[in-house]
Amino acid sequence: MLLGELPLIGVVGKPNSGKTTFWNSATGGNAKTSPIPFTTIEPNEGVAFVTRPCIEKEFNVTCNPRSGLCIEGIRHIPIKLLDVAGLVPDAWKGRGLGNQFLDHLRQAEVLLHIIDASGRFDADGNDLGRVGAWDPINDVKFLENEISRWLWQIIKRDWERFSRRVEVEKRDLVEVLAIRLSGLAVTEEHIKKAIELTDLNPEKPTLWSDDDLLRFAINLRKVRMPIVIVANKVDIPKARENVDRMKEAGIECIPASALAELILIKLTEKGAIRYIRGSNSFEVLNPNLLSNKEKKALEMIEEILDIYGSTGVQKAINTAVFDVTKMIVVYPVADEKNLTDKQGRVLPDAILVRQGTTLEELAGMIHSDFAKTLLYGINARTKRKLPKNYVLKDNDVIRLVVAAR
Ligand SMILES: Nc1nc2c(ncn2[C@@H]2O[C@H](COP(=O)(O)OP(=O)(O)O)[C@@H](O)[C@H]2O)c(=O)[nH]1
Ligand SMILES: [Mg+2]
Repeated sequence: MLLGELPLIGVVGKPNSGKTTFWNSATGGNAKTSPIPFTTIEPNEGVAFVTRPCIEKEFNVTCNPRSGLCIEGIRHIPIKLLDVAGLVPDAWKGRGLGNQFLDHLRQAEVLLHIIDASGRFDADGNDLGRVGAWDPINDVKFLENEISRWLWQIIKRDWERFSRRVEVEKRDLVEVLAIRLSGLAVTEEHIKKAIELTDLNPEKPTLWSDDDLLRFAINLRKVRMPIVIVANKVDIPKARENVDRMKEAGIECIPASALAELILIKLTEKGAIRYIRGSNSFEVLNPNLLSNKEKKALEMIEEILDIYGSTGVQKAINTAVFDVTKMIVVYPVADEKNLTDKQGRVLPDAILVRQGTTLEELAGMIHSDFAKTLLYGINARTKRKLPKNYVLKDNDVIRLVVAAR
């Protein structure tokens, strides 16, 4: 599959929260990090993975992935991770580096909001010189607001004329609004839900006030672009205190240390340690390859793994994709008996799709021609035929039967 077709997760937050460190740790990338705001101008785009148990055991086979990896029965399924420039208050109006960065998020399924839980940087990402100088709880609302206002601005553009035309021409608001917002990957389902939550009359869009539109945008943000809060830098004790405070205040967040994950990944690449993404432990393979500084860092990391069960980086990505966005995994194969592709690779691809995706839509995702030539599917578990409008289930293994041309 092409990179462009992988589900996209946006990494967002104010400058200096650790977005690029998080992105580097998750993608194995080498983007520049810095305590100076706006180091990242062009977004960094890279491949990261969600992890979940592979179905190879159920079928008593050993898989041979073409895309992603399988490590000790855990499938690593690729997604696209986008690290955008730091957002500051009023970015939606163009402040800081402004609006163009928000535009990079148009296709994101879900956002990871990286917060500096140690509270060392102010709202604009300026260094206050000591941890605890800023309350990270302030950052939570600010970012939600920026994203909602950005959506609001797009929606209200030309609303008067648009809504009048919808009423005069007696068109279905949900349908035409979905077309109007298709650049944001907004579907009719998203719009229906947001209208319901806002309690607005879809028959009379001309009566929606500016404030109604804002409330609608806030709800559309919730359904279309959910946010997972990552409380970063928990290697700093003050950050751990703040995480407890956030939880007491009812703010759901995932404690994380992007720095710890990055160190573990780098030392693994060097062959000094063995570490599997997302796990609660590592093993030193070659102490001679470790500097004293690195040994110290590993002690600090052990402490985090003890307290939180992982560095939080993989957990944040998995939570965003599986718990919040509720995507499912399907395994297309060319041969339903041996579970292989044409080259004989066993369970070659694990693909993430939105809940409710049909067989026909899956075919289109794999190859644009397939959607047109698809005849039916075969469920590899039951060997039964599946119609084109079959709604995919989690962990389905499916052969797509297409017409010969
Ligand atoms: N202690 C600690 N520092 C971190 C962590 N993540 C990032 N940093 C530091 O925070 C600063 C800003 O990081 P960067 O990734 O460039 O932030 P960005 O502006 O949000 O992309 C750098 O000095 C990083 O080393 C972390 O988990 N723990
Ligand atoms: Mg950055």
